[in-house]
Amino acid sequence: MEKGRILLAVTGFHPQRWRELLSAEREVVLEPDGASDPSITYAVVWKQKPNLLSSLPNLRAIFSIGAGVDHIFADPGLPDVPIVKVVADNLTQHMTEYVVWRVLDHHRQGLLYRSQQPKKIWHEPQQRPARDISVGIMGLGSLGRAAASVLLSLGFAVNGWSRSDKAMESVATYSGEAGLIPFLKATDILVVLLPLTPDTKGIINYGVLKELRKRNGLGGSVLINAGRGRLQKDADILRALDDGTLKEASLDVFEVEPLPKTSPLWRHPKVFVTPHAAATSDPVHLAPIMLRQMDAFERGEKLDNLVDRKAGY
Ligand code: NDP
Ligand code: OXD
Repeated sequence: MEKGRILLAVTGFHPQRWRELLSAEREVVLEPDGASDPSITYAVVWKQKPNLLSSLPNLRAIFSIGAGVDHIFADPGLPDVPIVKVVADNLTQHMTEYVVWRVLDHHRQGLLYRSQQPKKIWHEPQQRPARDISVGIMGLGSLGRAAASVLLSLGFAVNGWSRSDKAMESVATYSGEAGLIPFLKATDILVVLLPLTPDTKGIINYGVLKELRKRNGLGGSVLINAGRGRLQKDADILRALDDGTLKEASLDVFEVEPLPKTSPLWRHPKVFVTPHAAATSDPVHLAPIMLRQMDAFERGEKLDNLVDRKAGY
C-alpha cells in the first residue's frame, strides 16, 4: 500500500520543524495548500481552519498535535474519521514537572519568601509535612495519573476525580457529579487536568472553589490549572482570591490566550502566570510517534489513543 500523504494545518505557531520531521518519511502538504486534495490521507492539526478537514475527500485519520482535542471539535464540519490524541512520555514528564513544581512552591510558601526577599526579611514560617496536604487532581487521565504517582512518592495525600469510576493505589478516587463535592471538600490544592468538553466548560467557578478545604496546613486553598482556560471563569478566580476563598493560584491557561495585557491576573500578587507552557508538544518526540501510527494503520492495525467522539476527549 502506498504511503498516505499528510496535510499539516496549524494556527498560532510556525510548523517548519513538524514539516521537516514528518517529511522524513512521507509527503507533507502545508496548509493553505491541500484544501480539497484527494491525495491527502492524514491531517496533522492544531487549531485547523473550520471546514478544511471536511474538504478532504479521502481523509482517513486526524492527528492532534496536542493532548487536548477541543481545538479539533471546534470545527463545525468535522468529518467522521478517527481522531488520535497525543499520549507521549515526553509530554507526560513535562506536565508532571509542572504540577509538582507548582504544588511544591505553594506547599513550601514560595510566594511568601519571594515577598520577603526584597524587604530583606529573615522569617521562617512553620513547615508542614506533605502528608498533611491533600492534592486533588481533577482529571485522572494519562497526565493526572502520572502527576499523582510522583506527588504520592513525595508524601502528599492525593485525591482524584474523573468521569467514570477509576481506581488508583493510595489515591482516594471520586467520580461524576455525585463525587464532585466530596472530592472538593477533601482537597487543599486543586490541580485541574481536565479536557475541555461541553460538560467541563466553566467548571472552575466560584461555587466550586468555595467547596475546597480551607482550614488546612497551607492556611487556605490553592488552585493550579494546566488543563484548558475555558474550564475556568477568570473573574470567579479573581473574586475568590480577593475574598480569601482561594489563598493562591498557579494558572497556565486562560479563558482568552494570550492572556490580554489588561487582565488583572497578570499583576495579581497571589497569582503565578505561565503562558500555556506546562507541557509543550515537541515535534522531535511526537512526529516519529505519529509516523509509526500511520505505518501501523496502513498494515491494518488499530490506531492507539483514539478520541471518544461522544465524550469529546
Ligand atoms: P485524558 O483523556 O487521558 O484524561 C482526561 C481525564 O479527565 C479522564 O480521567 C476523564 O475521566 C476526565 N474527565 C473528562 N471529562 C470529565 C467530566 N465531565 N467529569 C469528570 N472527569 C472528566 O487526558 P490527558 O490526561 O492526556 O490530558 C488532559 C488535558 O490536559 C488535555 O485535554 C488538555 O486540555 C490538557 N493539556 C494541557 C497542556 C498544557 O500545556 N497546559 C498540555 C497537554 C494537555 P475518565 O477517566 O472517566 O475518562
Ligand atoms: C495540549 C496542549 O493539549 O499543549 O497538548 O495544550
